[in-house]
Amino acid sequence: MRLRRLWVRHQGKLLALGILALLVILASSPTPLRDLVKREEEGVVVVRGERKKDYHDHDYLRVESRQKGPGEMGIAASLPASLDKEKDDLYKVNGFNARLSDEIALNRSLKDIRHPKCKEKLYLANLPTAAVVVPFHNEHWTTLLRTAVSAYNRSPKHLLKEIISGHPELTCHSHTDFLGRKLDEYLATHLPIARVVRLPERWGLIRARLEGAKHATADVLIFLDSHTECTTNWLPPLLDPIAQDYKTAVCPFIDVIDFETFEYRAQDEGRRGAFDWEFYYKRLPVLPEDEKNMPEPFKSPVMAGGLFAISSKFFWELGGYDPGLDIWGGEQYELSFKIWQCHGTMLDAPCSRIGHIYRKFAPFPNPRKGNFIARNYRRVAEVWMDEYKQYLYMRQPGWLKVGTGDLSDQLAVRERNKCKSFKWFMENIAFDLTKHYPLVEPPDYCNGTIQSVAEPKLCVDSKLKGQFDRLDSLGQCGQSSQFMFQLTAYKDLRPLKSHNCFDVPDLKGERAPVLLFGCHKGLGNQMWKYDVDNQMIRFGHYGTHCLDASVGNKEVYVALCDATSMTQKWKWSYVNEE
Ligand code: UD2
Ligand code: MN
Repeated sequence: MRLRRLWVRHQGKLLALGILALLVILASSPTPLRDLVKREEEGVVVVRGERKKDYHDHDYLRVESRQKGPGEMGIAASLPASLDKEKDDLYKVNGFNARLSDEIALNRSLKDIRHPKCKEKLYLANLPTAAVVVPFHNEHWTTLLRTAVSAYNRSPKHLLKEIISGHPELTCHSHTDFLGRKLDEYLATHLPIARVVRLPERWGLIRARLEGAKHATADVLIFLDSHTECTTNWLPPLLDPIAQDYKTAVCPFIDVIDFETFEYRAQDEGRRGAFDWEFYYKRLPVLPEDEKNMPEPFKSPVMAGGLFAISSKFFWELGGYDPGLDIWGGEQYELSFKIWQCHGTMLDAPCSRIGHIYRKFAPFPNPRKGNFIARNYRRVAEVWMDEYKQYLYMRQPGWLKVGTGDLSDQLAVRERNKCKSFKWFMENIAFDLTKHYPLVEPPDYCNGTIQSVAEPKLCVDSKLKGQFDRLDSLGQCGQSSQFMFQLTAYKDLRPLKSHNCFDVPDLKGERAPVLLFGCHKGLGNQMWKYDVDNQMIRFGHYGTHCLDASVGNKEVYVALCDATSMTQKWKWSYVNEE
């Protein structure tokens, strides 16, 4: 199958009007069994009594390595300035550079950034069949197709078909009839294992995934977001642990596809999933024994949400997702808690890597359904978290005002499966979570306004600043939230209650910019200290650089510390003297 860049001219029309649909990619006509049996036996070796094989498609890898064009090998690409208008229009509705996506081949090549040992790894010769389920809402045409195409091209289809008796499937949902029809046409021609299942309206990603899962006939369900790219040999590492124990769910490493350049890069080389007590997704370090064992799969308390594999049998024993979870959010916790508490295991598989476009901003309007995220979180907390739910409500008392709706079906799932307590989960699986995210927050070093001592005594101002923005301005001091900051017990500096921290990625130059970046509590670029005696806000491990300002043009930056400089002196409204 040869796949190319498509429909560049028409992509503007592809954005949502309303109707949702779901796409299921089904098996193309089966290859005669005879041929496949022979092929399978050729590659099989017996390792400690187990039949294993190398699933790499070396022919395809060779073809890929010869491809030329923008974005090939996952290298950063860009658009000419003449396309600025089109770029902006598509950015607004997607939250990423969708116009650039249209310039990049659907089957672009990616560099192999897996742990070197992944190249040699063999997996069970008998793997279960897989269905890929991709919910989507207003997804951009080429990013959606690249998800399906990369999953398909980099799967061992012939062997998979031979091992399976069912059909591998791919599922998505779409937004307009127009796209739906075009998608059908496209898939029928280029990707005949794909099928679309349409929903009558926006059901939200959780119920869309559930619906896709109901249509799947394969042994294993693999859920993907609609703007992902599967890399070399991504599938066998997800299936192998499930073949060994059907109560195992497996997550790939999630890499980053840059929202601006489509560069493909690692997020990291592995972390265990977790959450803080406001239900922000967080990451914990890999345990030393797992680190030594890389790239073998290791246990992880919580999945990121979008990308994972689970046997259909176990998924439905757990009641699937709670269908009462609306639109977006919380389902990753629900399923993770259920998997662990109801006698399953969750693993991260380092040899399976899938890229995901983390959007620059969320482009979806809130579908007038009240605070659905709080409702989702409460449903999860009330059913699964026992006495630990109080630590969420302590920080978000407002959630208690949001009704949960009927929970009896979910409580019945817990009862039926004789699931363990949340305390068991916290003590045995997420045992180091409270070390990083304590149940009760330790007090800040400083908080309130950060006022410059230099005339005219302006305050650091975070108005309109969000993730990735430069924190660069001073304003007339006031009591509104834009002037409130905290220097936390984690030694990071952030707008009050924000999850973005003052980050100095590059100290070069006289005036190093301060950016707002997701807080990682890992010190480094986000480490700050208030030097009370000198009234200086010192940056970094050595504290050689300090927060500084040019009062004239109200600019804030970091410069070499100079205890005589008035523009480096700051007053916090509250300093914890202990
Ligand atoms: C993250 C997860 C996502 C999900 C979500 C929390 C990753 C990489 N992504 O999402 O899978 O767990 O957090 O719920 O871990 N969608 C619909 N209908 C809707 C809204 C969204 O089908 O009403 C689709 C959307 O097209 C996408 C997926 O659901 O395929 C996730 O949405 P997102 O990509 O906007 O959110 P993201 O990546 O922050
Ligand atoms: Mn996503």
